[in-house]
Amino acid sequence: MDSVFVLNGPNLNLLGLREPAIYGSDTLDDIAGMLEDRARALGLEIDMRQSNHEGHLVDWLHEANAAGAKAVILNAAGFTHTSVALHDAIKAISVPVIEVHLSNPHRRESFRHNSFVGGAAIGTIAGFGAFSYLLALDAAARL
Ligand code: CA2
Repeated sequence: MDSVFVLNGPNLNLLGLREPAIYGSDTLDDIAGMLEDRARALGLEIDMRQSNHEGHLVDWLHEANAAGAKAVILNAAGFTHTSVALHDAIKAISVPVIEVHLSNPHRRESFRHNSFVGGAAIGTIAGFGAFSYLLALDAAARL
């Protein structure tokens, strides 16, 4: 069965517990559950992970590549706007990476307007809350 890695960056472990007005009230576990249900219908397997450490995300991108994953869905959170290392890792692998955000960074502070991930990703889905992840999974299934 084709697998899709769903990688989540710093502070997303707090999802649903803080700042619900910006990020919604679903927890990361809730989103994982929704993705599992959708993945089953699409005939995909998901591997969902979260880390507050940039190097873990780099290592997991390499792992997704080595495992021959069909796609990676990546919410790099704050590292989106800072990480040349994530940009380089996405460029270095052959697995397509779909950038995802709960909020729409372009409607927020100007420091969120640049994405090092977006310049290397196949596409970006942002602004639809937890539904951004489901849209990304549907996009992954069609790659
Ligand atoms: O909208 C998104 O998905 C973001 O990737 C979320 C990041 C932010 O830095 C990006 O600009 C856009 C922040 C994730 C922090 O998550 C929290 C969750 C609950 C409470 C506080 C932070």
